[in-house]
Amino acid sequence: MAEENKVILHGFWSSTYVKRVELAMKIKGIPFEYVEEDLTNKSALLLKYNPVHKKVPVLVHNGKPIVESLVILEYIDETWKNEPRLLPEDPYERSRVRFWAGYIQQVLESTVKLFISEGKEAQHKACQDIMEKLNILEEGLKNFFHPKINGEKLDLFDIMIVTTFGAFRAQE
Ligand SMILES: N[C@@H](CCC(=O)N[C@@H](CS)C(=O)NCC(=O)O)C(=O)O
Repeated sequence: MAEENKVILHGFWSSTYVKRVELAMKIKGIPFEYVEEDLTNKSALLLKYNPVHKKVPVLVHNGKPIVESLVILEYIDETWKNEPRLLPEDPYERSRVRFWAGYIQQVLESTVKLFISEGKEAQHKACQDIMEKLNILEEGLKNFFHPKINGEKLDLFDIMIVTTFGAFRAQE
């Protein structure tokens, strides 16, 4: 691979956030090297690349780190402009995708809270929070989501849905 297009993804095998980036790279057909991180013993490189959050995913493009999965997805689409585009051209449509992608991120964060909550009361509260958010999401998407017709291309919104909710069955 030419040096000017060296792409490395620092990840963790079960991370939904990392899966988003992996999927986007595959959909776009971008070759990349994958580095599995040990999150109980973070590498010096991970700490150097993401000193603020110290989390994966980190995408390193020609030595420059990009962090936060949603930021990375937008970076990918803006850097590799080949089809399929992950975000719509139209600014209003883009804003809607960004809004709902951010909301899905919040649902996921609520799920993480449920996993780490202790005691029946806290768990019940966390479950209620998730259910409320899922209902809002479902309602909101009625006006937004258009089912794909035969092989229509995948976009950022699909990536968010698939990687966030694909594992819900197993998590249950
Ligand atoms: N907001 C971040 C969340 C990333 C995240 O939470 N990554 C987890 C793995 S699933 C992590 O690196 N955890 C390590 C830690 O919290 O120390 C994103 O969207 O990329």
